[in-house]
Amino acid sequence: EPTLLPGCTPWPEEFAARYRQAGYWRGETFGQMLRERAQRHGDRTALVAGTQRWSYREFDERTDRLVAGFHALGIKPRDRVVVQLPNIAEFFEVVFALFRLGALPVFALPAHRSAEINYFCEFTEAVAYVIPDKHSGFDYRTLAEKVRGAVPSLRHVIVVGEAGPFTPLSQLYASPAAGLPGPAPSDVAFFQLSGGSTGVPKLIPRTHDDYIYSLRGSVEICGLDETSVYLCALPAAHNFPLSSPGVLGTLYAGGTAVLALHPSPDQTFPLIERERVTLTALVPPLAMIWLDAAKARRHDLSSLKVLQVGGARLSAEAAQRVRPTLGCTLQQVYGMAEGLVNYTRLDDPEELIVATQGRPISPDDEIRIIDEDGRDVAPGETGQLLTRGPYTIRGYYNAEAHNARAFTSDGFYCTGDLVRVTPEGYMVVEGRAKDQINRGGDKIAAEEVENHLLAHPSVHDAAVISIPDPFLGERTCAFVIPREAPPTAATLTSFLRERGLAAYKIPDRVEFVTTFPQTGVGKVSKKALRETLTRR
Ligand code: J2J
Repeated sequence: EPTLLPGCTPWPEEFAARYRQAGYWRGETFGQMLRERAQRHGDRTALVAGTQRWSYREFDERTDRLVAGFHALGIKPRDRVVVQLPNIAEFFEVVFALFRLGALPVFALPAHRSAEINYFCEFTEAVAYVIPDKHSGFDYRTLAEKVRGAVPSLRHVIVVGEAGPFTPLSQLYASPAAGLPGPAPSDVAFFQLSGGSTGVPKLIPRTHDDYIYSLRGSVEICGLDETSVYLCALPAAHNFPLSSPGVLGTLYAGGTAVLALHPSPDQTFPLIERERVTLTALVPPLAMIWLDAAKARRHDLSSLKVLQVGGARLSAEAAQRVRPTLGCTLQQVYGMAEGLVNYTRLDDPEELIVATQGRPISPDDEIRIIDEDGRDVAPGETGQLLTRGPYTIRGYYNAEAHNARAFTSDGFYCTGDLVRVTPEGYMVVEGRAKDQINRGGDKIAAEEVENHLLAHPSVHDAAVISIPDPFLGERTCAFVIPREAPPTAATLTSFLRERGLAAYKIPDRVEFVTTFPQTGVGKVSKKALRETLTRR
């Protein structure tokens, strides 16, 4: 058995043996998966993005040429490569080339800026960083200049488009190299990012074996086959549109993945009509925008069979509107980049689809719901969800101290979600025990934003909380205790932007106070702060 990447926590031997025996882990890698699909579905369309349409064969060949190019640059198996690309076809040839080589993509989001990217590059000692030239009015090369200056390990910046001082991706296609060994199925394939609740984001190592199992399970539950057309409207790097079943699940099934650069109805509805899209995934605020836009009936959306909604709690009212408005089935998806994914099933009764967040993929997903003292709650009661299973990690990357808190000694991941399980075994997400804000599916760790605020000379103390919002579900509010010279709210938010914090983490509202309410043990009471706001 080859060793796992150092810094990662393996499944105990008896679990790994059981997951193999049960047929979950089949010893397949992403590189082989694409090759096999190219052999089986060569002429079928794998990817559609902008003006590009790649068949499986073309996709596979391009990937091979990029493997050779990355190899020629000196990128080696297990080297980390931060990939920050929007929904363009190159995203997938870059990551499949890295998979095939055994180098490890770190999936950054297009919204990340220098605070996040510097950290990912430094923490993973990345050797390369892959960006577009421009996207959504932002020039990623200026970001790359900053990062390259700050991170000594970074040897290459690879640009899709006009490269400026960096390496253009277009120059890396080379003749396929023979004799490169490729990774082991049990090894880490890439890093996902955790939504997190700590000062810095945590990295989630996912193996070929475990992730491909989650794809296979998702494909079966969502009824995907080679006739399926999946629209990727959310950022492709996110675990939901990547794997639930997402673009990777669609490729697993031999279907067609269509990438949209932006999720707005004016961009996606024409694509749905033209490509006869059958399945797509949205976060709740987007689902509401789509439902409103669909009423105009300017586009033929009749090919759509399933609308998945997840990433944050969908209101029952919005859930009820999906079938009458779009004429398709709603599928609620409650997942996490750490592993566990729950789905309502396509043939479930409407009550379950509208009112629950589904049940796990695998019969071997173990679920515990515990109270504040760590005891299992009575059936149907709400408590924190703990989980363990064949595609849920046993530890974050290089995070020993945090792992001791985020995982139980017997390997359950503590999700920080407050959940209740219905008599049918379906999850209902009732709230959160972690210090995080879920801003319409974008996760914000309060402590991370607080630390950035504390770096301002006029800030004595800071506490970031969620406030209810009818559209996003939650927004952020920063409570700040100023020093003698109090700053303005605008000074603080532009300070955070200058520090390179992603826009979705910038507080929507800033309130100045002189003290924070305390809990019994002398910690800031965020509950009391939230009540202050409702009183104001
Ligand atoms: C309430 N909260 C939800 C839901 C996630 C599929 C779908 C989503 C994610 C994801 C994912 C929720 N209702 N339907 O990775 O593969 C909140 C929970 C959870 C956290 C995980 C996937 N769906 N959540 O959102 O890693 O709090 O993954 O713990 O970004 O989102 O966030 P993330």
